[in-house]
Amino acid sequence: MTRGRFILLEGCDRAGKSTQCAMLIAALKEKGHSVELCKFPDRTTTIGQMIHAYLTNAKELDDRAIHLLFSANRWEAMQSMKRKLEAGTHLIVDRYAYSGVAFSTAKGLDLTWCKNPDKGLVRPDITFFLDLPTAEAEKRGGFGDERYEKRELQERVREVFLQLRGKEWVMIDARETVQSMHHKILREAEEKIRVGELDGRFAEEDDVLLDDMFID
Ligand code: DGP
Repeated sequence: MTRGRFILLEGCDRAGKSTQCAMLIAALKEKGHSVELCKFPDRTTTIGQMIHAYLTNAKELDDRAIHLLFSANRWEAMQSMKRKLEAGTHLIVDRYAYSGVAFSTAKGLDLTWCKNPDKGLVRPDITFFLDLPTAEAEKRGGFGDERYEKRELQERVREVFLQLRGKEWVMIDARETVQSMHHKILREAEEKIRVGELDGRFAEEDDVLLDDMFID
């Protein structure tokens, strides 16, 4: 049995990540794959509840303290995510460490400092970046009341995201229709899964989970 693939969807607020995650999961399940959603921040844990209080402006926290909480929220999920991947379940992940670095760096923290706490997290096999110009994001019903839903910050977040672009990234234009984005994401995700399943075609290390997020 081959391990599951870690399929990440990243992007700015309002780009349609959650919709695309749901559609991808439904399509892969229909094709008989074992697949699960992981969403960050996971607001159900104790740490996640502190993050929720911060995002909804119910609680003030130092920028570095909240950065570390977002990172801890990913670390607390790591053992369970690894177990699932090793058991052959594909994980569709809605935001991850790239969001962590992009938001905090956009607020003015140092990029290298921001990467450090997430170093050593499991690395995604493929990252879809749903790219949406901030002006377009604003048109989508306007930003709501959560802390980061402000135009200038979102613009800086997008710039940092683009700076972080890794080898495993696939750019998706989030101005396209929901269906058109879905077809592209599904095609690439299936290809990633298929490649993982082909016996002997790939080097052994392709089947080892890499704990090297942000390690050069
Ligand atoms: P969501 O639940 O996907 O709508 O995300 C909530 C908000 O939190 C959104 O504005 C993006 C931001 N966010 C997500 N992950 C992180 C992170 O790791 N660090 C920081 N600072 N912000 C994040």
